[in-house]
Amino acid sequence: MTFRLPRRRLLATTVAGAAAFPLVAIRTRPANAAEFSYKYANNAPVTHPLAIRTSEAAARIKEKTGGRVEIKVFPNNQLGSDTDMLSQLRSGALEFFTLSGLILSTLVPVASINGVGFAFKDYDQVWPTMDGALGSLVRGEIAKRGLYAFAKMYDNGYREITSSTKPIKTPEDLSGFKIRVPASPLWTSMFKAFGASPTTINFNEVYSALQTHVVDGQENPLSLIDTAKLYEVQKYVAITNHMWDGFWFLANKHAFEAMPANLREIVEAEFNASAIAEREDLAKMNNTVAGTLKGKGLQFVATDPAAFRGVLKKAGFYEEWKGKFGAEAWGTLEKAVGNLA
Ligand code: X2X
Repeated sequence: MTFRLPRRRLLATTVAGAAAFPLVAIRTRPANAAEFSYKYANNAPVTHPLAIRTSEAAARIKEKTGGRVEIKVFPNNQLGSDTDMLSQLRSGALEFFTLSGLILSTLVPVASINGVGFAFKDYDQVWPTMDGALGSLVRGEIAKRGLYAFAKMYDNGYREITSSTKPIKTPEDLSGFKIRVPASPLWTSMFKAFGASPTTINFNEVYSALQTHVVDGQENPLSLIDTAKLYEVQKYVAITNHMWDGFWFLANKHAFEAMPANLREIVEAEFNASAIAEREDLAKMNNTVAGTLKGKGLQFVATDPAAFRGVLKKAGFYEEWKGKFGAEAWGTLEKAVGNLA
């Protein structure tokens, strides 16, 4: 960010104090430069609706603020892994970032609650819940950690399990299966409950981890399996819909609050509007992506999700996470989706 008076003042004082050096010029902004020059980063391939719609929002923001706010977009892990980008966001090196609630849970534990296995029946349950009481509860916790979450989440999707070695047809097929999971205690716990052997790997390294057989499988929505070209290094996809995952649009609170209210309003409104558009893009894409992936040679495997859910139940997964999330958060989730444990 260019908006850092204290540091500039410190520099000026030090230099002026050290010697009568005539270069103590105050750095001024060229007439056409933005007042707030910020960065937004994500982990999505450039062809994924998340990358496309957030870029559009940044362009609208520049226009609607008359050039006062310029947000440079860095898609596709250009600034590093999710874990790296979260650190950058917290330190202020990065001002905006979209992150899966499950990964955010390494900082804000309750943020992984939407990932509880088989919690949401369908999108008619997802959006009212995440735009409603449960989303508010999570946003409240995010705010306690120096971050600010915009009102509308972006969709990632229902997740399916891909593999290179064998089809995953039943929960028993997961026994000892070497699967990549994102960096999140909930993911590791869930795949351990399935009897698999999960390894934490950030998304920027997933393609090569699959290619070199560090792991034999991974799980992601079909939209990402397509846009990240994971079908090139995987043979099968099991349609499990084992969890719904979405991205919080996060701001570094300090950087966001450095903007006057009228600019903050434009920024949030535009990223929220793009979130709605992105949800619709994915809904449309979900009608065609299976066909696309089949055409590319990925073999689809139908499963009985109830059997997978039964294994989680028997392993004590729901009881464990009910305890971890606590009565208030768990109750809010169950109010929306029905009894889970
Ligand atoms: O890391 C993943 O698998 C991804 C891209 O789906 C998330 O952001 C959680």
